Amino acid sequence: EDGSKLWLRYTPPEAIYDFSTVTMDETSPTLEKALKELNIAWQSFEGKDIQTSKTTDAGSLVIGTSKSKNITSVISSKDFDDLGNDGYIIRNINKGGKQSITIASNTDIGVLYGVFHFLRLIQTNQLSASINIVEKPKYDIRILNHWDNLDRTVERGYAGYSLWKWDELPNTLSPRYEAYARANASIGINATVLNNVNASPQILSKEYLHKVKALADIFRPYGLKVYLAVNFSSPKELGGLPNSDPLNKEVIKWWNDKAKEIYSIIPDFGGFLVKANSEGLPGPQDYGRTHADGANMLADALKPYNGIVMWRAFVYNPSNEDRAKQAYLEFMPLDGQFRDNVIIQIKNGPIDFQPREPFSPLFGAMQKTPEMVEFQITQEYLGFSNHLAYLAPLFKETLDSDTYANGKGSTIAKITDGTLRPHKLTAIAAVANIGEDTNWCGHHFAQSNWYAFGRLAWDHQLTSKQIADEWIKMTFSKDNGFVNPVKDIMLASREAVVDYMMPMGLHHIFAFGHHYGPEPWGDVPGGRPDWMPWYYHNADSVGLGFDRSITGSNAVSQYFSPLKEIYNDASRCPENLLLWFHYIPWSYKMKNGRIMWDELCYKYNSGVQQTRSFQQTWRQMQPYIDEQRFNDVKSKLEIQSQDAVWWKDACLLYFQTFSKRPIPSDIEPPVHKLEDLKKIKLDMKHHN
Ligand code: BDP
Repeated sequence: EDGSKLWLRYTPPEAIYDFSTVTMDETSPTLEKALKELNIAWQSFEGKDIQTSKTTDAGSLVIGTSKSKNITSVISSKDFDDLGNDGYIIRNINKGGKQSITIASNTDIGVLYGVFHFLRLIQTNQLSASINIVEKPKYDIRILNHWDNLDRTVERGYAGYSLWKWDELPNTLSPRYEAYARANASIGINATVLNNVNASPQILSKEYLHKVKALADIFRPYGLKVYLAVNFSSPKELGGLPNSDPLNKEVIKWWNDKAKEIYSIIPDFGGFLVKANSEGLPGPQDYGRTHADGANMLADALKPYNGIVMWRAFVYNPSNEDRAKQAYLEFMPLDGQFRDNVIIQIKNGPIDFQPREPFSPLFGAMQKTPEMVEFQITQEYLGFSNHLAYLAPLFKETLDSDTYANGKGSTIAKITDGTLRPHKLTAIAAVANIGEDTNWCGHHFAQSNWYAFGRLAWDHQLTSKQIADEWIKMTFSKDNGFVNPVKDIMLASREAVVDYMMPMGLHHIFAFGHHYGPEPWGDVPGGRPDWMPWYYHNADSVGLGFDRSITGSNAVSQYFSPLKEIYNDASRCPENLLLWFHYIPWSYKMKNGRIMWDELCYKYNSGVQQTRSFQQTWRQMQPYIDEQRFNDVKSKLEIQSQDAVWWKDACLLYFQTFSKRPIPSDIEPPVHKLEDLKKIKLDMKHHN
């Protein structure tokens, strides 16, 4: 077992529902994929191919759309009204004493999703005799963002080179392209941005568009639509125009022509993702125009073909203004100025995918503009593919956060899924952790984060526990002796990372460039302050933390009441965000009676102890699973717990030079010397 099968291993379940004959009276490429999937599963369960039939009498599984006679004879038309495009019904039907299960949808892709759901029920032993499931996704667009470069390196990717073999495309088609689309369809992901947001203009060249088309053709039957990240300067860089000013008629024409060309090659192309005027990339502001001017020009070009623009709000500049406030300050004045096929893509936190951040105050604040969340599945700031960090709890923390934008209960989930604001566009995105590695994600457990994102994009009401439960059963084993302890590890893992890296609201004290190890002392003379750890932690002899209260940067003012008051008041601010919003004296009394310095020590220590307990639990899991994956995970857990000690020692020894207080005696004493830790230089390239 090398992990290449992901959660689609189809090990025989305890009870097998007989679907040896499947009834289907329609056909389409997508419905063929549904049959193919049922066949893969049946082969794996019973070692035989399924049979197909066109008449209901023959089979115990009937699948089809609302256009199928078999389906409409058992499911009434009003049942389809609420399903939208992607929803489905899975229902057991008793007709003349004969039991069967029907999977029905308005569309063939809905049928495919229903089939995957049905197979998931079987694999997790949840298929009951009486079943009536009605499902539809919470978001229309459930999209992965690949930060893949055209030279096949992957920005912040830790699972090998890019899956997309640009040099071979469009002639040679790797079997992994279909495997990728199938895996996404199995969890309801229906869109993908193929290339890095730091986009090369080259992606829009004719040559590359034909490569993109080859991928789109493979993905289509799985309902996976292709989008591209575009470089705002493409008209100049690729088209040879003197500039890329969004109000320049020639530039507008260039984009209109380009859109026309794209759609002539890929008729169902999704649209553009844009990072503009951010981290040195070009954008409309280069010409004195606004983000709205830039986004609208692209939106107009795509509009005739129903394409959309996902415009990122990840913007900040070295200035006197707190980095955490900048996106809000830039985008709020533009609320209401965007075309209706523009959606603003906002990272979950106001800084940058840290192990823990408060949610970005832009959520809910832009009343007239559709907003979408961008998560990061790839663990840029959570130990790459070396650390086990199950991210569903992080995703849920954001989605369940109450913004109070429309009063109590205005969670980010409800703001972005259209429940509270009936926007035409709803979407949710995440930066992928997928690469060429055999196990796709570098760490076997990193697969769970791809899985969890898909499941939450479909239904953000699922719990982290439910998702972990399904994933473990399908990926590893259904034995409770394995499922329960491993689920406990997963559920504790993200908080453990927070504890050993950046507890209590600390953030961005990573080593410059690679974002793997600790470097709270980091300083590059003459470098950008907002890329330096001291900018964020502000440690000195009195205390630690970033004062974002009214007396500080006043970032709290960007939140709605009562949050702004709560965050502003150190005694009411959640302690897990204390040092995010406040500069706190070392001797400050925490709620549990400890002083802040001691609490910091205990948190780091607890993170380390947790990684040790993960190792201990895992060692007992050997009897339940294959040797290969057991050993792979075992050695990764070892790295993780060594890294946790590295983090703890580095941060505590460094902060101790300011606090001048002893590390409590019941805490594991540091094994490193600060001077040695400062010398560690990892060979990991990158700008911040
Ligand atoms: C940061 C990454 C950088 C990305 C940037 C982005 O360090 O590589 O280009 O985000 O999201 O987290 O644009």
